[in-house]
Amino acid sequence: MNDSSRTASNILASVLRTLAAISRQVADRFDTVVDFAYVRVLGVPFIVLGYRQTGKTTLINWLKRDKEFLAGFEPEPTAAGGESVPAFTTRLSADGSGMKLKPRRDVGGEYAMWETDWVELFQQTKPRGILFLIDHQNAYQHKDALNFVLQMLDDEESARKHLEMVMILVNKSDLWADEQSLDDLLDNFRNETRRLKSQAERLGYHHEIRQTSLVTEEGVREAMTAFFDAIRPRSQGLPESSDPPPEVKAGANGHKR
Ligand SMILES: Nc1nc2c(ncn2[C@@H]2O[C@H](COP(=O)(O)OP(=O)(O)O)[C@@H](O)[C@H]2O)c(=O)[nH]1
Ligand SMILES: [Mg+2]
Repeated sequence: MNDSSRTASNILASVLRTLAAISRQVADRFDTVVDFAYVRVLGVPFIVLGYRQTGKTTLINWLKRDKEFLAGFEPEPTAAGGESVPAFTTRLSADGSGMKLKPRRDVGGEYAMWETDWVELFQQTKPRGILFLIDHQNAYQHKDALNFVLQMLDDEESARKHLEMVMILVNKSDLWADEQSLDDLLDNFRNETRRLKSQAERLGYHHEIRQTSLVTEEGVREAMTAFFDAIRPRSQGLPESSDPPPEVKAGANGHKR
């Protein structure tokens, strides 16, 4: 390379560096504006799915009531067609500031609802995140339901385009955690979790599996804060910890932000 071409390539490299820095800044500001729009105005769209009696209605009520969650909350089984849920504001952001959430509907979990209510909710919401609940009973039905959701994600390209995270909550830990570990319980779901992992890599979303109890509230706040931080357009960043909590199965690292 002679001197003049070296100078030219140096100039070009510095122009490219400057352009890259500018576009990073623009992208950063854009994220901030979009984040504000979702978190303060529109509500962050997400959906709650899972087989019947896993705790979907209880979870939505926990989110709505946040701190003043009622002990002894006894939900009626959710009626066919589900129930509309208006957007509401919580303090579940990583920095404790107000965060508006939009789950749209509380749907039922019976087989008959999957093809109708679940798909419709997914298409209408174009969620940034999916919370999928299972518990220690009815393993067969949970597998079916999870496979249904994964197939729906494959099939519904336009509905999944904003999806950032699928979080599986293995709920009711107050009833099973004394007898078995989360890993033992998940042993039953090996094929499904493998499918989830490979789909997440292929479609570019994060996935996590956590254990929760909506009765003792163990694990719930941590899971929800991590979930909503991951699906908002601009993460507020959770406090760094060198030891990930034991319930974090996957996706805690390698977060793209
Ligand atoms: N022991 C226990 N029961 C729970 C928990 N979460 C929900 N439940 C109960 O499970 C039943 C079904 O809950 P619900 O929210 O209606 O489930 P959905 O059908 O998925 O909406 C209710 O009796 C809840 O009180 C939990 O973490 N532990
Ligand atoms: Mg319900």
